[in-house]
Amino acid sequence: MLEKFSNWKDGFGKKKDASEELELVSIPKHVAIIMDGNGRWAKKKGLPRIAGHREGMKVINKIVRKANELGIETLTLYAFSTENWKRPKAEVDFLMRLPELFLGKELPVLMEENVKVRLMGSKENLPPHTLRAVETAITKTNENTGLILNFALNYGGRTEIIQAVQTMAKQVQEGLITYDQIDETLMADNLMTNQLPDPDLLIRTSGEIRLSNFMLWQLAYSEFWFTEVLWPDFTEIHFEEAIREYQHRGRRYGGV
Ligand code: V0D
Repeated sequence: MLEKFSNWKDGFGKKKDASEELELVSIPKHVAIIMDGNGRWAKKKGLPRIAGHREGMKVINKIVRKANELGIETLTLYAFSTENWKRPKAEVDFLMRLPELFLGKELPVLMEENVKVRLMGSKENLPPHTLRAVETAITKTNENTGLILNFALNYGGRTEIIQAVQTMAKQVQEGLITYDQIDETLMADNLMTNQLPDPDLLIRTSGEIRLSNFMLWQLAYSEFWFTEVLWPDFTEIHFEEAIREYQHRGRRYGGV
């Protein structure tokens, strides 16, 4: 008889425990994450920054697995911004080894999990070894039909918008389109996210409440969820907490 009460809810009929199951309706289709706080995590432990980056990398496969399990269609991860080149060379060099390190271990797992890898950002300036690793993963996972794992690498939102505008301006100049054909749809088609829906939910870790040039166009209508938790400490439980909050916001403000 006791089991009957094991799913007991509080007086308002809302589930209170963060570990309880999510509703499988209104799962966000596209979740984007700014994986911030790796350097701070390392500093707190008296470790070099690169130790934080390595630890942060280990979190990714857990979140990918959970996202896939929940039926999220696209997961975009901000791995390296165009501003990150300003960091010390040794740190940049280490970061540029992480795609190889990650894929060397995780690519077979991603294949097994039917995950499709994509890249968003400028391929210019990327070391050949980095680009080679990512492009191999894109090719090998190209026929997979599960979660789209979209890495934002050497990505900046303003640069992305400028490039789209330049492409369209050139098309006007060449007479391929007229200026008044430039609308939201054509703009979206010229962004690096073409064929991907806009993110429904943005997560940023480590207590920073800013966009930092991430997906400026695409995040226009997204829900934002911020946490003080540093990325290396981020778990599936935090991820589910963000999604639960997203689902409840939709219930309060959604529709009419
Ligand atoms: C460091 C925390 C995976 C954020 C995660 C080059 C900063 C670990 C990748 C990765 C980084 C990228 C592309 C790909 C496969 C894996 C990665 C960078 C940094 C910057 F196809 N983690 N990761 N890339 N960090």
